[in-house]
Amino acid sequence: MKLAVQDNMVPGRNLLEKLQKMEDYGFEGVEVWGRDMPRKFEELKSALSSSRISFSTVCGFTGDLLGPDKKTRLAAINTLKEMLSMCGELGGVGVITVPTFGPPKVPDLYPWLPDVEKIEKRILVEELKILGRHAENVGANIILEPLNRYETHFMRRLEHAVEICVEVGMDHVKMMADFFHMNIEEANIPSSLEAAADFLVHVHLADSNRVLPGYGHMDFKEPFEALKRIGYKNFMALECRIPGNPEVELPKCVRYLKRFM
Ligand code: LER
Ligand code: MN
Repeated sequence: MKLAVQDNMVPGRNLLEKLQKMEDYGFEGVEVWGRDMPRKFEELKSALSSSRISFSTVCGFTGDLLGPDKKTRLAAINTLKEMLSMCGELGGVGVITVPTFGPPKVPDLYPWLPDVEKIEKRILVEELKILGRHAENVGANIILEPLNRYETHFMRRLEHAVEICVEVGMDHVKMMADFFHMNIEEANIPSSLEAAADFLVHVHLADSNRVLPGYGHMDFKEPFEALKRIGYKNFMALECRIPGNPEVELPKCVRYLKRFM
């Protein structure tokens, strides 16, 4: 397992400076928000070429795959394809996607199918088949991210993402685990991680209060033991608030996490 961090958490006047700081603090990878990718792509490519930091992942906010109409859903598919191409070119693991935020937007077709989540799941599986082919062509994964009940009604536990990955059955359709959301939704975090082993390609790290690991009541020891048991080798990216000076707090957090790695 390797540590990564989102670029906007790290100080620096440009991406090259940020990557240099990441390396100094002990990180090995960088994650960038999807909405920043088009603007940052060229600078990122050039900065990565002269750095030991690798590109990890593109994070979320890439449209609504379960939006109310074809136009919205096609826009999300096309944005994700663009992100996958950029990610592939940078040698990254993949593009994280939250299928939808908030309540359902597709209509409930009761009484034909009373459960709107069944309709959403069917739509998503078909979309992921399209995205999975593109992902394979560009050599990056499409990565499903389960959130928590306060952010979405759909896919809130790792087992839900596993079900979708199994149903799609494509090599480049994978999933991730975010410690903040798992802390709210999972009954047993180590067991959930182990059960998702076949599809797990990324992790987001935060403490229980979404502050840097070490500032809440999250247990990192047992989940990290589970990750070791399943042979998890990919990135774990920090996605959280920094309480104070990043120059001090980020290297301190790396030292804290390395104790469990
Ligand atoms: C949102 O809470 C989150 O965890 C992000 O990673 C969304 O992609
Ligand atoms: Mn996350």
